[in-house]
Amino acid sequence: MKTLGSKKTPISHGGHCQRRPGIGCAPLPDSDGQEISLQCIRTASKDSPTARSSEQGFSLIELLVTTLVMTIVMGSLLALSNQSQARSEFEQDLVALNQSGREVADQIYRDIRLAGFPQQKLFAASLNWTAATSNKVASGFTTINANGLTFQGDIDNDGVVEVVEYNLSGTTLRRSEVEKNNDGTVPSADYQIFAENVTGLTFTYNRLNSGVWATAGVTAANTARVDAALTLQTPRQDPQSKQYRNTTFQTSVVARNLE
Ligand SMILES: [Ca+2]
Repeated sequence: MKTLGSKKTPISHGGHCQRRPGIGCAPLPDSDGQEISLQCIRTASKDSPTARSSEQGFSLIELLVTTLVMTIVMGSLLALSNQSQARSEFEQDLVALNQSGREVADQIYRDIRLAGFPQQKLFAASLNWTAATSNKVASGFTTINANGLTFQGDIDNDGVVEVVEYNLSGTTLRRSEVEKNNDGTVPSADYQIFAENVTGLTFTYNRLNSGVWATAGVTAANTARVDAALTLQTPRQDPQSKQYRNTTFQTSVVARNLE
């Protein structure tokens, strides 16, 4: 057999190869009767089933199926990621709700604890200071409602009495704290948002009746104990139950100067 390196003229493909069953083609002699092997080998390689498969690549069906599978997988991963994020956000809402509820209940407790402080009797009668004429004297509760109240008290213990008001506006709990004027008059309220997503707020007022707490016959002037129940709702729904979560915070406080 003549090798390719020993033949100087280019090998012509046309008509030199002959197919054989199961082989592809067989080497044929060239014009001077010598066999040429290379072109036949290349031709056989192109015609083999393995080579044909690799050259054809993916069919349209295969591409569609692959795309569909990838879409399903990516969609599932995205859904899982979204669920995880929603759960995380809801858990943060719960933490914020609990923190806010405790802070509001604690503030209500601290405020009301000092309602009516200081009383007129703590000052010399010669000063003639009263709650109506001085900002040194507190008058206690001035308005009491089921979901709001107003009272006077030196809540920061600086010698000047503040007027404190809790007021529910829609689902927003507002709180106002303003100092009384020198002449004892009360300035306009200055409301600040104290809690949002309030779905329930109830103040229950009590008076001391022969040493026993009673709700009957209660007025602003004789109120000495307040029971507060505040319900807060999460801003978002629980991603699992699709329900908002409500939590109630309660406090019961006796005004130490009024009992
Ligand atoms: Ca004060």
